[in-house]
Amino acid sequence: PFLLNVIENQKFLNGALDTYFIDENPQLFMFKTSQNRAQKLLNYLGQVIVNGPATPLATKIPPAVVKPYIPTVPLAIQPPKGFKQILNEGGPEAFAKAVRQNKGLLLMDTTYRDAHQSLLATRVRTHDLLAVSPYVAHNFSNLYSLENWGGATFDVALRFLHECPWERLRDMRQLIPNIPFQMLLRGANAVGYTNYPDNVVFKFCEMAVKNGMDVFRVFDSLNYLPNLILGMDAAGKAGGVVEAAISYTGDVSDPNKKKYDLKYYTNLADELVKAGTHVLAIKDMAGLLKPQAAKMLIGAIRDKHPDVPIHVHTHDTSGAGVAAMLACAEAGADVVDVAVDSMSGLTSQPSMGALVASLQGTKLDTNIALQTVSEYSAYWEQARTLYGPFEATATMKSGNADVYLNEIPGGQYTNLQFQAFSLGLGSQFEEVKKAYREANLLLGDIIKVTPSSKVVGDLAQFMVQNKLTADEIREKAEELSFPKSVVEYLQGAIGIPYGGFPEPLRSQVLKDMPRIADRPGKELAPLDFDKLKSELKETYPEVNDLDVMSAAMYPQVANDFFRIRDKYGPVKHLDTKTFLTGPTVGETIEVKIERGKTLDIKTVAVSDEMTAAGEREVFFELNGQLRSVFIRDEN
Ligand code: 3PY
Ligand code: ZN
Repeated sequence: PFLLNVIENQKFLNGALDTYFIDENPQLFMFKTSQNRAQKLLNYLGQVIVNGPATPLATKIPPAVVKPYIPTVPLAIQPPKGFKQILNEGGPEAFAKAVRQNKGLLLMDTTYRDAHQSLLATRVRTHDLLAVSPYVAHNFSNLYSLENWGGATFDVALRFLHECPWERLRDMRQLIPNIPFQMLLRGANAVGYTNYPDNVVFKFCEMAVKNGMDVFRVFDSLNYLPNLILGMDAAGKAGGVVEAAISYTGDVSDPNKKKYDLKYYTNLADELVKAGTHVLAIKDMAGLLKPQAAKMLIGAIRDKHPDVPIHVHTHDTSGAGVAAMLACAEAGADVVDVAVDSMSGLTSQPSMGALVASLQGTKLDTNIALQTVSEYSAYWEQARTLYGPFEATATMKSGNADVYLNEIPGGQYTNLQFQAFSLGLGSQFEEVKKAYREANLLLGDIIKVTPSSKVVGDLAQFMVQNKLTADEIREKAEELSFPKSVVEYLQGAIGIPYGGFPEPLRSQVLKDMPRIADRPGKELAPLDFDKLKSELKETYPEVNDLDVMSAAMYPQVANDFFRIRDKYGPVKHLDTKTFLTGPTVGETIEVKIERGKTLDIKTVAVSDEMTAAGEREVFFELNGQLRSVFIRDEN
């Protein structure tokens, strides 16, 4: 009845063991009773059947009834070696060198992170990521990396998908042993929205590497060097590849845009190279890097730093993404970011297939076969329909070059549009975008990316809701009650913006409130992990160190997750339609809870009558045996 988990562990299978292997992988010897898990899953299914979705659905589009076709791979054969092996064998410096020496253009695939963060509200589940992972390992071994963690994925996994993000990382690593994994680290904000004590950021990176992470794209939402360096140190000390990122705004090809000119960016690049970054990233989170600007920016950095690999990130909001990435490649970038075709475009990354095809037969050929991309894309084309409830395209029908005017980052662009449309106020989006531009200028024209983009977005919405113009904000600054994020930003809670804080606005808003004059995390006392662990254990005796880190990042969200996990078990194993909207009466679903252990669950009936306690009985057949659960009717 019990299966030893070691037989699923890639490292174990490959014989690549060190003496700490067993100490570091206690789960290998955890024998879970499947009885208990099955009962919990029945409770989850009963809950969704009686009370509706257990996670909020954003659109009226239902999940499609489809089983995405998974392209097959020869499972008996190991996937080809990739950059992950170079990294394992030679470390980050050897990896960076190999990247720089590579002849063609390298790609990072964002399908597992930024693409769905931008198009599907970050809701893609481990289940659907793992299904196509063997195909990725076997067919995309020459990717620079697969971006599959960090950014909003950590929060959303816990909060909305009721999954452990650490388990997701470990599961992906088992299936993809050859492609480096990449994450987005929000510098001193790690994978959250606020500054954490330094020891939290360091420990977070250490645990990320131990559980399978390789490349850390470290950014700071104000390009504030002390925050950036903290994140770089944390990733580097953990043994990760440090990819320090310059967040890009404005337009270096426009002589009228003076604040963020070429000099600003090349100076910052110098600082990051000096601080020891292995790879330099340009993070164009809003998709503002036009082809001409790309040529100037990448060209200038390439000239100054001939040995440092350059990696460029963009969003296709305007529709110029492919053109811009081609310009970057020609100007000397080593790696650019793309998403597989069916998960690309709009506020996501430019299309992998389009880029691969555009470079075929040139000196920058990616050496990826278009047919392979198409098969991968076909999987996502179907899998995406499971996420109808979160589709950006419910409201977004095309790209929009107005992003050059409002400079809204991809993910936020989708969110703001969605919020405006779901209020039934399509025209409000136009107002919000104009206000966003004004709010940015009011705040001194800042870099806008998580979390500084939230500050600008909150101010913009405040202006629209209260019908305030920029002039009125300036005039009434002393009396207005500004959003919390704006006040904290002006206090220095997320760092210090280039060019300083806007005056007299800052003094008028803050009056005699305290100000932080330095790196915000420096002032925070270290977190006592042992104490946190013992506190958590009082309520959830089974918490492990990974859970403790989740709680350090998101105290309330993690606690809710532990409670739900206790009650409903490993819901990550359910197929996506079932997870979101539950099974229908008469339907049989298959739930693979571990290798060789599948549950067949048929939903038989729901009682019409309620018990005295207000509960309904839901009947199932679990592997042929009748079972029932009592669920309180909350309707
Ligand atoms: C994030 O921080 O999640 C981002 O994607 C920023 O671009
Ligand atoms: Zn992005």
